[in-house]
Amino acid sequence: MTVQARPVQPQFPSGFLWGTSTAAYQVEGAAREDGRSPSIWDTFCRTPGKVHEGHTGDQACDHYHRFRDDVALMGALGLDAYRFSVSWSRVQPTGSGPADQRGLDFYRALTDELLEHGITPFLTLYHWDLPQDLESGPEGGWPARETALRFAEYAGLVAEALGDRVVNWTTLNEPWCSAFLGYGSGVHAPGRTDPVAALHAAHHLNLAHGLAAQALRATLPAEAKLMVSLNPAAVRARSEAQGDQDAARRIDALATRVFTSPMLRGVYDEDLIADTAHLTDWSCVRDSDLKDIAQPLDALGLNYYTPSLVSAPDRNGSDPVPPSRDDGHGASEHSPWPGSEHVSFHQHPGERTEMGWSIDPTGLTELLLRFHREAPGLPLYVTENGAAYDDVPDAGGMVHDPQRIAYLRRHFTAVHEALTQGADVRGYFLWSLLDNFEWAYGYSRRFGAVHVDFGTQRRTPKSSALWYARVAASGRIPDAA
Ligand code: PNW
Repeated sequence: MTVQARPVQPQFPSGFLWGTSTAAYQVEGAAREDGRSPSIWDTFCRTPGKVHEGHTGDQACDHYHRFRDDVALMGALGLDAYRFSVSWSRVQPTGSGPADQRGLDFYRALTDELLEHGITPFLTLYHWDLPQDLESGPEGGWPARETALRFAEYAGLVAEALGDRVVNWTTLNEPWCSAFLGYGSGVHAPGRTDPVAALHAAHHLNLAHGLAAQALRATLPAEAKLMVSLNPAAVRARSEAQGDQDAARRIDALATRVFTSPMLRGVYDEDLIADTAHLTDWSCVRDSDLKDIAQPLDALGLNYYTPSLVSAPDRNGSDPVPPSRDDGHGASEHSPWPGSEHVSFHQHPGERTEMGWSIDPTGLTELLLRFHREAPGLPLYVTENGAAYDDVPDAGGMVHDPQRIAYLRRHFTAVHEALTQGADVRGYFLWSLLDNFEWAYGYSRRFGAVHVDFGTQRRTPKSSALWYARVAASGRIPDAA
């Protein structure tokens, strides 16, 4: 008889931060209170056919009024950090001019509450809710240069108000979604479908990031940490064939390098310029822009859910898994890939979450190691990762979500693997603390570790939340659920 040694559970470094993540429009509600003006998402939700069953963020999780309870819940779970975003529409309702004190007071109260519970605030300045006034008009929104300048001013206002209590600052969340889902495929606000506008939006988001980073440095104490959260694609080509490899290269350029090359190295890649040359000559990029964009950062945030499997356009229909109009980014007649609309997206075989996103944690390890290689010395955070499942309370009021625990366990193991291979990963933020407004899917997709009954606003920690609390307490991945 042989006695098998129990495998040693991966141990995360001491000081590794375990947190959760939310975004203003997805959780706050109180859409018309204390001077908040409409953002592009308020408008989009009221545009027929854009958001599942016409859902809006008007009430959402009512976090604006319940934040003290929500912070207490995080404290009870023993979480180290909380990543939230500031609503530009609360702080500077028209997108220019002086700040509204009431908006700033809310975020001051929220951060104070976090600090009192020993929870480190990670503040994101922009998680997609552009003030509507900045979008309105023919030249508006992110395709316009002016929006980047406005953003830097807004960043300065928030830094002045919260710089004494927030150390960790993120400029943008997933500029890919803002540019290409907002202005390309139109499945996100403001719902425009213009490939040229989408490319110009990407540049002005890069510029906004760089100018805001400068405004933050000018205002914040020296110990402040600046970062950006990207959603790079873990792209896999369907085969070694040249056409499939080229498809992967194109998607990598448009999903990831369009942001990382200017932000980290101060360049736009030649293949990206060539792939899009029939759409734009990139004359929106002025001489000093790349220098302005490539600001020194203190960390990089990576949001990861699922990889992408791509190929050259399928002509013979021989693919066992046919490409679909929905490439995993929402169904639209318009592509979010300007100049590379012909690339086919395929379903990975195997298990998927309620979003239809395949589960493959190897993409997370791969991307962490890639950033580690491409941005040597820059600390990394997983600023979002998680899964949507159809969680329903049982007769006793408990919510059991073993599938989410399985998803998280595999992704924590993937993060640990990247650490083992040398990546400097400092923390992990689960998306999300609460079930919330899942953009175009409204309230029909639940990502929370905590269940929310949107009728009563009752919060119920799911079994995954209790399991996550054990991870946070021990820095280890528990054996059993
Ligand atoms: C991210 N895509 O959104 C956001 O940062 C969160 O606000 C959101 O709730 C979460 O992930 C879950 O969806 C994404 O189509 C939305 O590739 C769409 C895509 C990626 C991320």
